[in-house]
Amino acid sequence: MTISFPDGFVWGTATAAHQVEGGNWNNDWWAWEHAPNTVCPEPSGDAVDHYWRYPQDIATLGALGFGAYRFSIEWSRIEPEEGEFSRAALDHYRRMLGTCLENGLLPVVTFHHFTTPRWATTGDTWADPVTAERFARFCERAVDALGDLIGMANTINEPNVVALIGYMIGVFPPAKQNADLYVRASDVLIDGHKRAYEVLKAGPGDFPVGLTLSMGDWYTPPGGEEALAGIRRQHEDIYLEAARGNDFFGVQAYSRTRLDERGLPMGPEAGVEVLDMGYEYWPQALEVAIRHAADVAQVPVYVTENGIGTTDDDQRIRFVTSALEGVGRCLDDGIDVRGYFYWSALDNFEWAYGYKPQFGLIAVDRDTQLRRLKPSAQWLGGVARANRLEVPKS
Ligand code: GCO
Repeated sequence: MTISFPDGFVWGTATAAHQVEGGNWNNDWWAWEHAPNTVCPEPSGDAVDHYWRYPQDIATLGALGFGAYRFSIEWSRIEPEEGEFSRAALDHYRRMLGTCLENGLLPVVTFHHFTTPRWATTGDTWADPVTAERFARFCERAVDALGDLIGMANTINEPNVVALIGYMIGVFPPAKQNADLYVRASDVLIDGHKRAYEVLKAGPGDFPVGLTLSMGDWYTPPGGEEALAGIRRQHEDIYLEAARGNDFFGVQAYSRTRLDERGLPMGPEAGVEVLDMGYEYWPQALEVAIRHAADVAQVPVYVTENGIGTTDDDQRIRFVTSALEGVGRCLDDGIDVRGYFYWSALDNFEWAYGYKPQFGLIAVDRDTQLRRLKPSAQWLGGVARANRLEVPKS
């Protein structure tokens, strides 16, 4: 079977500053990685030195056949102290944007990908309304310097994960476990998105702006429907509704969440393979997430992240093939899906999991920083170039 994608369908890969740049010591994540008794198995350190090696990495992605590159700009580099902006850091990101354009890649910029400058983490960070104002001011200064080169923009990456894991589960900074703070952080993040959206639209350049969200498939046994609906509403729908009228919505999906009748996590189903991330191998998640996002947000959808952390590169190709079959079914049903970004371009720092999960199309030896293309990189680059996917008979 062959799946053809519409003309202009955007094929890209994604990274985030803190996961690849290295040396981002001035944000809350670095502090968290080094805190006493931290849950983090290892610090981000030099990461994969993408701050300096981006020219080579971006050229590689262009040569593979991709048409876009999604990356984030690091707030703590651009505004290292409150109100103090670094011209050098902004120039750095201008050069990165220029390098994308020179290599035929549409630059897709994320303005917040999980990390917040240390100076902005007094109090409860995102549970404090001042953080939305500070973030909007940062966006205003950044877009002023960069807007003319930006191809597409994401305001805040997965605000639902920032809220849930940072304020309820307590595994991301500021490591709170408090239902009130969780709800408050969700609201402040939505406010931050709305403020950033306005500022980015008003600045130089004319590019689509949207929000990206962690979504997926859901399961509950009979009797759990009501609990699940409440949880899904807080985790997905409030953001999807807040994004109505935006230029696009960014869907990010990896797996499935199983909840019991009371809404408590049930863990993976017996017989379903469990990945290094502790969740199920579940490529079906993407189709479910796209359909739900299109339904509720009612705007065009991009898959801004989908991928798998595995050492088995054949499994990566199988996973992406299945996920893309789901994209194909959405397109057949007339859903406006405009692109697919694989997470991630490079193996990188997977937050509270450290460097063990390997999501990259490109492997990195972190002692030498030498890059090695995995077969999946050539394969997905080929799909991008052809704008077509051959699905092997199973
Ligand atoms: C995310 C995160 C990424 C993760 C990826 C794999 O947006 O969830 O953007 O930072 O690395 O999801 O877990």
